[in-house]
Amino acid sequence: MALKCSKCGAANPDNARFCWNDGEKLIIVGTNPFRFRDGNSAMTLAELAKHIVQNWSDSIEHLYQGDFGVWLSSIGRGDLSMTARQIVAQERDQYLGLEKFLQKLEDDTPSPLSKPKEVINPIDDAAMILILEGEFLMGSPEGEEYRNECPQRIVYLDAYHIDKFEVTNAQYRKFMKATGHKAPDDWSYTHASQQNHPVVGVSWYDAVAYAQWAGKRLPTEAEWEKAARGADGRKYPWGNSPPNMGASYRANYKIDKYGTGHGYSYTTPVDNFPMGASPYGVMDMAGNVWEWCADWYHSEYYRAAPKKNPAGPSSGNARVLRGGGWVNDNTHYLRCAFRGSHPPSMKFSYVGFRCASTY
Ligand SMILES: [Ca+2]
Repeated sequence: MALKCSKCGAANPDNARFCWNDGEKLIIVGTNPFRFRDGNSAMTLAELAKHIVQNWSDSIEHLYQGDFGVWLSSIGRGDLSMTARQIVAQERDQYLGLEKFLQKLEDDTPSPLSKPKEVINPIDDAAMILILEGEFLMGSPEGEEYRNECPQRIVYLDAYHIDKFEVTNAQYRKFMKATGHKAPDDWSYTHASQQNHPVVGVSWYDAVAYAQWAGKRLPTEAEWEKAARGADGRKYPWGNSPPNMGASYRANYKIDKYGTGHGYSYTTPVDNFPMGASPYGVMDMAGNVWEWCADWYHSEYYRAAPKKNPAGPSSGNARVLRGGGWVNDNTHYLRCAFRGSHPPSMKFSYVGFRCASTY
């Protein structure tokens, strides 16, 4: 651990709080949790607290218990002492709770090989998988991925059913026939013949209309993510390994945007990637088409979202899209936690949907 004066730049012994050269307060760099960025400012107490908790040890605890307050006083910010202690305590509780949570995951997470509990929706004949009530790890840890996926947190969801597959052209055709709903963009001359491919060129409103016809609804963003990754916060539906091994793929995505023969260049049948199944046996949660979710999108939503059955902001300009699609050449988008969005009226050749229903 090194200490450096912010004014004169002199290096100082570890135990000093003020520069021996000119009396300035010291910037502490390295692994010490008491880290200044400038002068008197004790920056980001939450970050400081998290660091303490994640590097928990007797010595760190000693600092927390006693020296923390003294240290804050020494920089003229004794007023922050109680606030800081509260933040540290909250962070510690959350961290210890997370550890406990992770320890019991083996019992709670179904094996990919176990037979999922399926039902068939009588209107659109879709196989639907039951996701039991319970907690799961949603989002990504701070600093690891995109900010809009943070903070990672434990979320509880009531039980629900979710379509095993993306809604297909055949199912959408049945919906159009029953309701007179207008056809998706490019329907007549692209993939109307590809019955078992996901429907594309549908707006969020089209997706909602379909779901209502079938007696279902769109999944919430949280429901979508739990169905995709199970309880343990894995990166992809199948785990943390990449979507392909050599020429063997677990998802439809475009790894080569220049079309030199690798990856896929359009939609694939919805049952094309059995090895890409989620822990619950839900298919194509990574790739093939992006999927509309029920929620309004907001980049900061996770920071204020309820821990139980979050359903998105009350208003917004765009709806959530999840899962990545055939159009993407970056596997970032295939991650279960990645959050996309589009205005709800827009239609794209890489966007489709699947439905859910309350259990
Ligand atoms: Ca998909």
